[in-house]
Amino acid sequence: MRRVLLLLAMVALLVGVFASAALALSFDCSDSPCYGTRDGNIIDEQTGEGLADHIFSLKGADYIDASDNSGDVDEVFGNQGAD
Ligand SMILES: [Ca+2]
Ligand SMILES: [Ca+2]
Repeated sequence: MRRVLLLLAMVALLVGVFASAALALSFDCSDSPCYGTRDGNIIDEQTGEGLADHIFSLKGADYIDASDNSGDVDEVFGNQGAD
């Protein structure tokens, strides 16, 4: 019985981990301003030289990369979370 409970606890933990990972979006901005979701996101700036990006990642621990293009000035707002 104890092993079954331990197994069920492990399954519940893994489901929680994978469910939260599935909610995280990874995308390139297609316009400016560009918004993330309430969950952790991986956001890249728009493709193209000289495009000023205004990226608002919102809640969650986000990774934002606005260094792909040179010659532009981007603004990045991490909001809440360990960004
Ligand atoms: Ca840019
Ligand atoms: Ca954030």
